[in-house]
Amino acid sequence: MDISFQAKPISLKTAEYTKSQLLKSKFVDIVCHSSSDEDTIASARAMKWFLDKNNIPSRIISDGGMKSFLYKPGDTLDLSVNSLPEKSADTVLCVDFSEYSRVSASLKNYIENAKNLLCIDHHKGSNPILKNQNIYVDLTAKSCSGIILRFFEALKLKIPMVVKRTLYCGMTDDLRKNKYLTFSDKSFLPIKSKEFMADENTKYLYTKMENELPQKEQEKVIKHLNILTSLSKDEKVFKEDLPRRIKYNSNGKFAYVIIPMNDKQWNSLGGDNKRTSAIISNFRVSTLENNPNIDSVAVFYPNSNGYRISIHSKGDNVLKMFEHVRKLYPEFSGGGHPERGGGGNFTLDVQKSIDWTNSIIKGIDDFYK
Ligand SMILES: [Mn+2]
Repeated sequence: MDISFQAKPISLKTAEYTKSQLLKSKFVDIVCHSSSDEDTIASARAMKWFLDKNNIPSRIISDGGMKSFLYKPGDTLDLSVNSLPEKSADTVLCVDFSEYSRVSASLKNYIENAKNLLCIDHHKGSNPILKNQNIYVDLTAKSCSGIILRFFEALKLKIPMVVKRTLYCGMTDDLRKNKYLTFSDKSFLPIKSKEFMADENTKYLYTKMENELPQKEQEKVIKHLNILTSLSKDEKVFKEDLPRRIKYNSNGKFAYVIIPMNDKQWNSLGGDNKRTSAIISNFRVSTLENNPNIDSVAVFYPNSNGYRISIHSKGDNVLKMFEHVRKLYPEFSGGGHPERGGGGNFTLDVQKSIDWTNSIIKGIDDFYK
């Protein structure tokens, strides 16, 4: 069956077909992509609500439950990708991805073994999951949560508040990622971009949630997503300290902060996590905004596997820079987008992390000469 499953209104026929594919299952594994984000988890939670409602047992497989909105210990969310059951359920439903490159090798294997497979997604890639025809990809949708909201709408379902809040969270986070929405530390509600206002489907779905969710419910979501509005005292100290720790390359084009391995302040904030990552990301962006002469800003920091660099570049130089570093230092592994990216190693050795950092700084300095 040729199906078009879009953030645009979905026909009842398409929605009913999808529903029948799900409701013929004995059990559904709802699978989130690796580095599970709010959109994939919100999509999974909303589909779990739908299955529960129809008395189809299901479980969510993700690696991001701990960080996600509304997470509670003991949540049904936490079937971790690291402890997959031996056999997959008869139906596997992939949300927010439709490509094997978005999951680990073991999860790929797991998905492949499903008798019935469905994907709901808004991404395109080179290695799509092709088994069966139940793959719904709408590239015009700005979030998977938005597609799922359209699915419920087609079926004329009454959605409870908790599911609306979840979908609002997934939508907001993905809209923020593709710059349809921006957060600031000044205004509470996210700011809508020109692109947002021009996209009728996105505007319709988002406004619908805004109109149906009381302000208090929206606030809970935004507070969770916009970490900068809810910093603890220690997080504020760390944030305000970062500009004082800046170092520059020889011509001042490249600014960076080094957070050494075993940094006490970093460790007391829990090391590399969603909150510290939001703080150092905000630092990179605001440093670039406030300094016309700086082209790129990086932070070097430890995580549980090794040592990392995260970088933003105003002149879209990240990938060129990384390529240059690799010419001088072939072991360097890093990637991302022209305007922002990252790289890392897998050493917990202090001296090695210092050598690694120095090689990259030398490479980037050389790039700017
Ligand atoms: Mn998404």
